[in-house]
Amino acid sequence: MKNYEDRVAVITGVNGQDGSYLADMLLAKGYTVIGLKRRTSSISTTRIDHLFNHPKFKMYHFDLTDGSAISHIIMTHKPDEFYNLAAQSHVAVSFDIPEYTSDGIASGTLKILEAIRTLSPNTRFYQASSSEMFGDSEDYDEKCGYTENSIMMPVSPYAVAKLHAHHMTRVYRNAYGLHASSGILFNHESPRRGETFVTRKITMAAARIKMGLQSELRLGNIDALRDWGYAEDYVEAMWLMLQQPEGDDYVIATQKTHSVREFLDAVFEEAGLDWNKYVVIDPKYFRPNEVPFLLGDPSKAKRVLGWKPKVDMKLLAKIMYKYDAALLTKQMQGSAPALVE
Ligand code: NAP
Ligand code: G4F
Repeated sequence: MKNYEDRVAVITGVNGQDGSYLADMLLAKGYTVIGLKRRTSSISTTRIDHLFNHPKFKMYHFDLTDGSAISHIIMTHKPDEFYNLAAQSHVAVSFDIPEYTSDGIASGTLKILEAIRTLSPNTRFYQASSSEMFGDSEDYDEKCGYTENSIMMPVSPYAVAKLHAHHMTRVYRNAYGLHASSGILFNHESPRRGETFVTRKITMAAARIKMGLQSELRLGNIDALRDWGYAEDYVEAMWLMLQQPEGDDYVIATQKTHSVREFLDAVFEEAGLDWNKYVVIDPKYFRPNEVPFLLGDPSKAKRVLGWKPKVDMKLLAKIMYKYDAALLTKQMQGSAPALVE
């Protein structure tokens, strides 16, 4: 294996939550990072603005639906590691735009795998698989949760597309001997989390309510249970997977599950407020199908990768609330910091 300083890594979706943390981590190790982002009419680089002057960071435009752009990148850079993190990643939105979600996640991942197979077969590949793939499967142990071998019963277009990409990654590993791994990551959050996911929506709203800028918070199903971890911990697991002798599948989770209600409790307690006074249940946020419960068993990742989660839900809620409260204070003073802590 090459020294880290000589390695080149490609990250799709580099401007997303996980892409930005992974880029920070790989650059700190000495890698050259090729970050890929799709073109948007408004600037969407807040999470990576701090990287643009880094001598080993380069950014190019691409799109998961554009096979020739993907092939060109792989042919030109022949990267040592390729992390496929790009996706239309919002589950509820996937019911509105199922074809686009599927084209990007399912067909897009296949385009990348084919390009690696034909143009750069020594490239190690990471696929961002998701706990959402378990859907409403009952194939789990109540204490330990879902494993890599649990039956998957996806209930959203997003999850079906992710399952296609997940199986395709395994097929390319077994059929062609590619070093291809899937991380089955359970929900992971941070101050860089997108503002429409429930945790960030709650921490931002609590900060605004505390400062008198908002009077209600409209949410959907607050009884849903999720296994929430911290994004910075989880990108380390992605990297560890690509350092193993062979590709494989790994569950990455905290093995603790909490309801959205409990997350509300933790955040509003931090803010010194009672969420019951502000939360309004709005059917607009109910989904046509819902994943009621997620709990992951990361035993294999602990055993093989030596990985374990460091941040629990309460600490996560505290970190995110404190960040959003500080950000809002700075914004009100007219000096908002960049979205990196
Ligand atoms: P995120 O913040 O939503 O980032 C997704 C990235 O993909 C963004 O850079 C987005 O660009 C880009 N993207 C979307 N559609 C694209 C397209 N057609 N072509 C190219 N790029 C496109 O998601 P994340 O939380 O970092 O998650 C990273 C990956 O892990 C995703 O694949 C997600 O599905 C998966 N995952 C996430 C979690 C979680 O809890 N965070 C758990 C399991 C799996 P824009 O900024 O322009 O939208
Ligand atoms: O924060 P969420 O939108 O995350 P969800 O649907 O679990 O998906 C996230 O985690 C997946 C891993 O399991 C990733 F693959 C996926 O890309 C994404 O990162 O919703 C969490 C729960 C759901 O049960 C939802 O119905 O919160 C519930 N919820 C209640 N009110 C809400 C809201 N979710 C959102 N986004 N907005 C609400 O107002």
